[in-house]
Amino acid sequence: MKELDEQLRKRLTFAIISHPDSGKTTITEKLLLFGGAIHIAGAVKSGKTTKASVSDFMAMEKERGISISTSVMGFEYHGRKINLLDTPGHADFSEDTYRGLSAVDSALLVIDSVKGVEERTRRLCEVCRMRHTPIATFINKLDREGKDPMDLLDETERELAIGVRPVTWPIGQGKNFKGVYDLLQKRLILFFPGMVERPIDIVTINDLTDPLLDQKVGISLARRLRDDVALLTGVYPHFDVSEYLAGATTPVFFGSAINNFGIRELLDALSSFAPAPTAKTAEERTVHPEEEKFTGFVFKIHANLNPRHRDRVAFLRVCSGQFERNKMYCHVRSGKTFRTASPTAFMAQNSDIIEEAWPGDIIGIHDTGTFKIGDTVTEGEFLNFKGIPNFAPQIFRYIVNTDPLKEKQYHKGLDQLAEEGIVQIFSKPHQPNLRVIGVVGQLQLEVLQYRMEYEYGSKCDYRPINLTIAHWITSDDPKTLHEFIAAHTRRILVDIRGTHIIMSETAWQFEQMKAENLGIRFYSTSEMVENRA
Ligand SMILES: Nc1nc2c(ncn2[C@@H]2O[C@H](COP(=O)(O)OP(=O)(O)OP(=O)(O)O)[C@@H](O)[C@H]2O)c(=O)[nH]1
Ligand SMILES: [Mg+2]
Repeated sequence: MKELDEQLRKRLTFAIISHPDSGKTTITEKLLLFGGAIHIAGAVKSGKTTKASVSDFMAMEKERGISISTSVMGFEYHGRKINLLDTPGHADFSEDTYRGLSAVDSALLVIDSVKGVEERTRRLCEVCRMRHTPIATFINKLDREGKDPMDLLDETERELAIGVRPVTWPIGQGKNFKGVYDLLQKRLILFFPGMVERPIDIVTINDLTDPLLDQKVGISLARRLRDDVALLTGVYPHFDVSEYLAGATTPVFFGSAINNFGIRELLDALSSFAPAPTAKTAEERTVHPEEEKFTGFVFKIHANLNPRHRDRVAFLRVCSGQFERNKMYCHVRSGKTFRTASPTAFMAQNSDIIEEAWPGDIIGIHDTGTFKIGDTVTEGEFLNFKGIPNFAPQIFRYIVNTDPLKEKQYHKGLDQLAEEGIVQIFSKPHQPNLRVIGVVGQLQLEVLQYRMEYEYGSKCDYRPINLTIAHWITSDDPKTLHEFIAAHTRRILVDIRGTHIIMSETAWQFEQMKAENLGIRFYSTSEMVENRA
């Protein structure tokens, strides 16, 4: 199918990832500006008077100025259809970030030039490496006095265990930040502080000895640039696209997102060499994007995406073939067919109905409860895409409804938000009204409370539970399992799929129990998922 090939080559689907606060949402805003998708980029971390950013649209994100949930946005630039995922940096929302990473073909890693490589950056880079996801790097906040750029390159290479290939190079920083030198195209891109609409001042300098350089940036910074470039060329081999696509090296760009500086060069570069949709692995086989039959998977569910409509949307990544509105597709887990009358494209919370979608695209399907995270959709083939991770929760709390008049809202909210995956929810056998919440990080508990109130009008609170370590249990012999459960009722929980979980107070207690019950198999969630992988 010729059209499929053409559409495929145009697609570019990537996620922006990093430690919290390094500027992902700010970059997203500026990228959207270039894509003509929005006219005024919202001020991130804005007070109540200014417009909030497009991708941080949830009320709590606006109030706190952090991203809690991955936003999806699409726009066109230089003939490419770009699908962009702005992920949250905070570790407590890492499940959401990892799900986002499973739906893209490359990543843009952001590093704060003042702070250097931080803990979350390291972890996220590892996840990309495991999946061979190509990474481009943007070193941000050059308008501030940060670390030495040579040291930043060293640190990135060492800490992230990836070869670095500088593509642009900063001239001065902080108050003396004059711009960047484009090492590939040999041009000088000059910075004018405080100007949102940057006047285009790009000077081509084929030979760094050109006195024009001294004129533009001053004698001492010009000398420094000449020295730096000589050193860089000696130390770092030329940027090679195939190495980047293999995930072995990362091209590095410098700039200042808030000043919209260095972003256009980044976008130009990404649209010229970032990968088109790549093959995705299912348990049964590898699926190539150019296959004619449609396949895709759900990597995210969001209830109440638009508070006015109270809708629940499943985010589906198209992996192969053409998706068409109103066509019958197979929901593999249930074996049922369904049709979508109003699939949407995304512009953060705004969405337009689309007629078709192609590999790399992310579409929204309005859902009344059919979809779960990780579900595969096909034209009939039995397939299960892999790679949606699941984490064993580390914090457990009893949850209680503090407003008895809102019992119905409480249960509805809890069920829907648990399906969305913002927390995991468990019940105790024989005590169906007692619910236990499991999370990876404390902030998830706050998000649940906030969204319960804001989206469902329900007030809830938490009570401590003296159990911390959870293991999913199975056995080849149903009787052994039954007896084990009966003997440990006080410490048994049941998840939404009906699988039993045993809780332990200490690692020692768990080891003891494991040794005494050889007929039982114990899993942490992530292990189970990895076993499937
Ligand atoms: N000085 C300076 N500040 C910046 C720059 N880019 C972003 N910021 C600021 O850094 C802060 C964090 O920016 P965000 O874009 O929200 O960061 P984020 O990476 O999306 O954060 P999370 O989503 O919470 O992980 C905000 O106060 C921005 O205004 C920059 O180039 N220079
Ligand atoms: Mg953000």
